[in-house]
Amino acid sequence: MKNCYDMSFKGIGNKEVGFLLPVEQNCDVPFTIKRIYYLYDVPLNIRRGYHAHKKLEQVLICLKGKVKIQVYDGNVEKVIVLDKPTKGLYIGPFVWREMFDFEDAVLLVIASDFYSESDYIRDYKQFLILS
Ligand code: T46
Repeated sequence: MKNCYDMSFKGIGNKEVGFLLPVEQNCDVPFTIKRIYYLYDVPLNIRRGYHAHKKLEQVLICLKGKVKIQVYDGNVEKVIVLDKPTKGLYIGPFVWREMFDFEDAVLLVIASDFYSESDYIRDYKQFLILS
């Protein structure tokens, strides 16, 4: 699939004392980090996203609970389950995403740029033309 892949992180520690997981820019994530945000308290029946980005790169990590991410690059579609804080999903430009089945999830998003509505493609027909 284009511009989208699974990532795996390694926590430092053990079950006795717990774990710590550092994420460094241009190392653990393939870009300079300019913003983080997180989604929380999303009801189970809610589906979010419904857009792609023109330039933005992001890594999604579910810190708590479980969430499903449906991604589509205009050719291949897949659903990824994020259910542990050592698992990540990289999503680059021109990938349609929808997040659903939030189960008590705290979904951390690490982003390569500041928020800009002009970077969003929210119209699905427009996405199909551009992708
Ligand atoms: C994405 C998925 C995974 C801001 O003011 N600043 C921000 O940094 C963000 C991300 C959003 N907003 C505003 C824009 C909307 O008025 O917050 C509101 C909700 O945003 P949106 O409907 O785009 O949220 P999601 O959950 O559909 O999508 C978000 C990100 O926007 C998006 O980039 O890839 O999470």
